[in-house]
Parts: sequence; C-alpha cells; structure tokens
Amino acid sequence: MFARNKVSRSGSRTRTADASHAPFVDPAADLPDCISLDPLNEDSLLANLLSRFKRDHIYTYIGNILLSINPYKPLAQYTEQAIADYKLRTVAISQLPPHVYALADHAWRSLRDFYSDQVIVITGESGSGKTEASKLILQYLGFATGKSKELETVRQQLLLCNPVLEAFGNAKSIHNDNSSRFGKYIELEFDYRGEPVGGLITHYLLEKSRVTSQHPGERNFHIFFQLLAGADVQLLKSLKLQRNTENYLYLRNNHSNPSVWHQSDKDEFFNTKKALETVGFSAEDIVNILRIVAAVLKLGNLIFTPVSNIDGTEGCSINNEYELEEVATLLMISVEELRSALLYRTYSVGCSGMDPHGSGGANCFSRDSTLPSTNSRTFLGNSHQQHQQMLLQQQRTSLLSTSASMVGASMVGRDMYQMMDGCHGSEVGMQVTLGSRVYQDAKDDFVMTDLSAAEATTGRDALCKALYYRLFTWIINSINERIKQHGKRRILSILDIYGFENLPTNGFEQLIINYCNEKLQHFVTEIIVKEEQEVYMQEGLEWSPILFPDNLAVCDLIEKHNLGLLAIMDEECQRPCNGSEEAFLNKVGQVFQDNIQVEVAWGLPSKSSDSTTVNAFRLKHYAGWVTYSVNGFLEKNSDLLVRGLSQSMYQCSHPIVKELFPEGNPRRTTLRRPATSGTQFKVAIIALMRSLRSKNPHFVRCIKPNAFKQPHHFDVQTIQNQLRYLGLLESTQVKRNGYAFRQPYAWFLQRYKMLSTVTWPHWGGVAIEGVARLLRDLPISATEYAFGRRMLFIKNDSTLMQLEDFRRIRLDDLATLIQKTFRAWA
Ligand code: AD9
Ligand code: MG
Repeated sequence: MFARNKVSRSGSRTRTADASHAPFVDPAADLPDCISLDPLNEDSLLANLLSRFKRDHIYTYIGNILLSINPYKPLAQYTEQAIADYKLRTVAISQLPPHVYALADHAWRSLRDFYSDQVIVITGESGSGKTEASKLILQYLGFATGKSKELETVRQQLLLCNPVLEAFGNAKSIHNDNSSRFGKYIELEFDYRGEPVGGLITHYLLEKSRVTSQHPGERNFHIFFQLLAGADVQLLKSLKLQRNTENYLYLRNNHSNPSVWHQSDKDEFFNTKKALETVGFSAEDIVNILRIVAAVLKLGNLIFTPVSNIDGTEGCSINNEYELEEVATLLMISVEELRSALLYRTYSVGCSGMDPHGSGGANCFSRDSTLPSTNSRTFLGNSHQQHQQMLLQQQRTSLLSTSASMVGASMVGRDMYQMMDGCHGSEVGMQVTLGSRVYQDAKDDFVMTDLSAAEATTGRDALCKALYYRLFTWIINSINERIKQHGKRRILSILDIYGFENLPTNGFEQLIINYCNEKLQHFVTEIIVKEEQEVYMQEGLEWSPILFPDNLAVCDLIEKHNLGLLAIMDEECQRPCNGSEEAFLNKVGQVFQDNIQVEVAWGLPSKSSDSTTVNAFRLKHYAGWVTYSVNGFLEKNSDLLVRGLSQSMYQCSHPIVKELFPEGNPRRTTLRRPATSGTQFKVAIIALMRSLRSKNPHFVRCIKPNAFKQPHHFDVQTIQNQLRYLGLLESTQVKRNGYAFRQPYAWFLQRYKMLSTVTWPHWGGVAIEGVARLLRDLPISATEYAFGRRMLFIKNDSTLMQLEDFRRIRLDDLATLIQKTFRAWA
C-alpha cells in the first residue's frame, strides 16, 4: 500500500499530503508522462502526481490520455500567450508541459489533418474539474482557430453559450459549488480549413427536482439567485420580485449556510445577460425568459389551505391570492383559469386525465401517498362551457348530483379517481365506457374533482418543474437554431456530463447520473484497455495481457431489456392503479437475489430525520457502493403532468410558455403515453455511445484531490481510490507498452509517400515494404514504430505529429517547386 508504512521526509505517517504531511516522494519523480515511470506501480504513480501537484503541474500524461487534478485555485497557465505557445509550437510539443490546450490542439489538428471526426471525453467524479476543462478546450479552440471576420459571430456564440447553460443548468451541490445538473454534449463543426462554422448542443436530463427542493447544503439553480441579486430595481419590480432570497420558498433551504453562497451572483447575472445577448436573444426574449423564472419562484410561494365543502368533501383554496394574481400577470393568463387548473382536476372522458406528453413534469398524484381523499367530489361537465362557470358552487353541486346519477354512486369520488388516475388513456377510456355508457361517444365531456391541499401542492411543484425544464430545453433549442450546423463538415465534440455522485441520501436523479457515468467508464476502458490489447494480439505484436476492472455487469444490471432496474421501474409505472415503490423494491429483491452487486434494504433510518425510515437498494458501482432510497422513484420515472395544468399553460399569452406546452392544445388528441424518464435517458445514452464510437476519441480524466474543495490538499486516500476505480494503473501499463496510433499500410503509404524519393511519386510494390523503405529514410527511431499483420503502429503521438510536420513542409516545398516550374514555362 502506498506510503502506509513509509515514513515521509517530514517524518509523518499520515496519508494526507499537504506541505507538512507528504508521503515519500522520489526526488527524481516529476515526470510529465507516467508511462516513463520506473518502476511503474501505484506508489510511483501517486508519488509522481503528488510531486507535480505541489508544483502546480496539475496536468500529467498517460500516453495520449490527459490526467487533470483539480487545483481548487486560479492558475496562471491559461493565458493567451499559453494558447499561442501550444498553437504556434515555437518549441517542439514534447518540450511544452502537459496541458489541456495541448489535448485540444491535438484533437483539432487531427480533425484538420486527417479530416475525421474527433471527440474529447471528459470524465471524473463530481467536482473533479470536467466543466472547467471543457471551458478551457472551448477557449483554446476559440482563440487558436483563425480570426476571419465572417466566423467571428459563430465563434463568439459558441464561446458564450456556456455561461447561459451554467446559469440555468448548474447549481451548488455538496460536492461542487458549480455542479452541472445536466449532461452536455457539444458538437462543433469545422470547415476544411479547421475553422469553426457551427455547432449543436445536446443536453441530457436536467435534474429538475432541484427547482422545488434541494438536499441539505445545496442550492437551487444559479439563475434564481443571479436574478434576485443582479436585477435592477425596475426589472425586479416588473417581474414582481423582491431582492431577498428568503422570501421564496424554493430558495429557502433551511440547511444551507448563506455565507457560503456564491458571492458573485450579482456579477454573474450581468454575465448571463450579456451572454444571452451575444448568443442572439433579443431584449424581449430575455425579459420573457426572466418572466418564467420569476413565475416559478412565485408559484412556489402559493399556499393551499384545506377547505371542507358543504357536502363533507375536502378541497382547498389559495391563501395568498395576490401571488396568484402576479403569477397570472407574468404568464399572461387569466387568474380564474390558473386558479382552476391548480385547485381542480379535469378529465376528458376517454382519456386518463394525465398529460401523455408531460415529459417536463412529474405525475401530480403519485400512486401511494398522495391518492385523493375518499371524499373528494367529482363533477361532470362539458368542455364548451366556460371554466369559470364550472367553478360556481351551485353548478358544482348540481353537477355532482348529475354525476352521481349518471355513473352511479359507486363510481363517484375515490373509485372514479382511482380508475382514471395513472392509467393508460386507452385503459381508462375502456373502463369509463364500461362504467358508464353515457360517455361512450361524448368526446367533449369532462369530469372535475376538487384537489386536497397536499395534491394541489404536488401539482404546483410539478408545474414549476415542467416550466423550468421546458424553458431550459427551449433556451438550448434556440441557441442551436442560432449556431446551426451545415451538416457537411467535420465534427469535434466535447462531452461534459454530471460526475459520479454519492450523497448522504441518493434518489432517482443519482441513479440516472451514476448510470451515465457507469456507461462512460465502460466506454473508456473498452477503448483504452480492452480493444487496444485485442488489436495488438490480432496483429501479432508481442503482448502480455493486462487485466482490468470491467463494469459491464453493472451497466447490464441497470439497463438490461425486461430485467434491468429501469425496466422493472417502468413495469411498476405502467400498472393501471396499484404500482408502488414497495412492489418495485420487492421485484428488485427477487430478480437480483443472487446478484452480489445489489442489496435491498427495508426500513433504513433516514439520514435527514431521526425518526423516519426509508426503503432502499444498494448498488455496487465501479466507484463504490451507493444506497438509493426508492422514495419518489416511480413519480419521477413516470414524469406525467396533469392535463389541466398543461392546458392552462397553453392558454397563456406569454409567447414562450404557450410554445412549451403544445400538448395543452385541446385539439391534440394523442393518447399515447411517452416513454418514462428512465427509458428516454437510456435511449439517449445509447445514442450518445454510438456517437462517441463513431469518432476518434481523446480522453481527459479528472481527479478530485480532496473532498473539501481545498487548494494545496492532496489527499492520498481520495486520489488512490480514484486511480483504482478508474483503472489508471492498468491504462498506464497498456499505454506504456502499447501504441498511440495505428493505420493500415496502404493508408500510411498514401499519406506519407512524398517523404521519400523511393516511394514518391509512386510505389509499385506491396504496401508494407513501401512503408518500411519510407521509414528507413526518415529521422525516426525504430523503437517508435512496430509492424503488425495489416497495420503500422506508432508509439507516441509526438512522432505522428512530427510526421505530419514533415509532410506539411514537403507539400509546401512541392507547391513552391510547381509554381516555379510554371513561372519558368510562362
Ligand atoms: V460536476 O460533475 O459538474 O458536479 P465538475 O464539472 O467535474 O463537477 P468543475 O469543473 O465544475 O467540476 O470544477 C469544480 C470547481 O473546481 C470549479 O468551479 C473551480 O473552482 C475548480 N476548478 C476546477 N478545475 C480548475 C482549474 N483547472 N483551475 C482552477 C479549477 N480551478
Ligand atoms: Mg460540471
């Protein structure tokens, strides 16, 4: 074990390494590339990283993989001069220290020189520095590529979409003050000169539950705080907001300490607005966006009070009507319409009452704890009548009696509700038809029920999550419209997803995040370790196989068709009325009873409260065991929004909101329920993996030095754990003995034949012999390449770059020669 029994130079045996508590470090160790370590083992790897970290050398190579350790402090190595050094290469690239700019440069040159698609995959746990790395790569590409005027707008737009995405999609978490709460895949399009001409941003499942509640010590999305801190008085007034965050329920996380909140919210608001403008949003667009943000905050403040109706049923009313009126003004909808959508529930006969397209919201009524009270009333009516009329007490009473007589007493209240809630449209349609022939052909009829205060609160939260999530998607779609690709050029993609998380309490969101990380880890090890070794063996190179940790079983366990966790969850969500989290957990226990990577636990003490308990399952991920509480799993997976709410949003005159809820259009009749959140995510991740596989990959592996977000603190245990689960020692062994580049002989000969008079202009023999002759004429050491059965293998990227430089110089010479010859003829 590293340094456990070694005495450090300072005499300490601690495994936390700061200036005074360093483990043993070989004074010679500070190698820019770990593959040169001798001996190569976990200790020497760690010692090298520590030695470099202490000198602020946060980047280290493992062959062509870039390792990056978060310094948690600003560094002076991200200047324009540094960009110029890597771009212009006044010294050989191998002479420059490892840098994320070098990796960006290599990816970009590979795109330009080989005219092939590239992808930079950035991985690491939450807070390890992925998003910072992605921004530095964009910064490099923005500065280092040409400065032609016509491309300036595109360049600015590509650079500035990040602050917008971060304002709306990032938040303070316990692991990271600027944690990405969505996955981001940016595809940059370049023309044949290597100039950026467009882009496309794909986002993956924003953690929208954060809009309405946050874990202890965490915050809501930055934009809410930025807006309150940075808007001038006039803007605040027009948005009907007050400066103090304490006035908003969604921002009041009782466990958070305001003193650690971002001090820069005010400045950041300025930057976000500026970025929105630069990306191309008009002043009107920006105000409209902020109106939605404000409406979400104010909706969150609505308080519902229980009301007992004359007939003994339970309903609710809104305590703070003035907030409702202001929300209605912001969203440009009538107060009555909004109130009705929040307090009552309507079902069209023949459909479920759930919005089948509500991918932006949660099911207002989860299947267990929030079923309506048995005494909720049911009203029947006709959708051509005005909503307001329906709300009058007398009408409701008369309708109630009508409903009772029409469907029979047994169908009123809970029975009717249960029959309709959570069922597929077709099933409900069938049941209603069976239950009451009266409705069989009456397409315009609908049923209304009172909501209890708890149900109305759940509906309110679902609406806010839907509004925010759809606004986020709308913003990204609008940016995409502006940076639209031309579709014919080459792509350089950057993948920056939310990092692996293990919180005191983990839920559906963490399962999704960790599943995504699991898939990426699998992709990375497949490419770096597994496939690489397979090729060496197939090609007949001398190779001793290196074992590596494989996480395929856990990926399978989550995503397997029919029997994976996501499929089991879907099955529960699709049960007509009685799916429950207990049943889900039971099934997990049954299906995985012999699987040592899953454990089911009933009645675990809750981390957030002393008295309550949670039902949970534990999963053994590549990065360790994580316990997931199943509370809320089905609701979040179903992700349905009550039809009345989407219809009311469709009624808004607010230009964006209307667009966000197309399914609220009463003329739309599709009853098909969309795929669940989990399944949609799985499909998106599989497509993402396909896209990654189709490109030439470059890897940045980010490491978190400690759990306290502290600079100068290299916690050996924390880092060792990451080295192990990322399989970095194995990667180093493969890279050390392996090769950075390979291509078939014919390709190689075609590309570099001008570098030797023997092969230029034409080589008549077999390709492998031509390549051998060509290499003999070049100043490249024989240890830098190896001959396989069909391919030539190049040891280091620097050698490949050297070949490319030779080629460019030779082509320039040839061009000059041709020009001269023409001139002489002329
Ligand atoms: V998460 O999965 O989105 O929660 P990331 O993206 O891995 O996470 P992020 O890039 O946001 O982490 O880095 C966290 C913080 O570390 C940043 O806000 C910076 O304060 C700090 N950081 C990261 N990289 C650097 C760096 N190269 N230089 C200076 C850095 N500070
Ligand atoms: Mg991030």
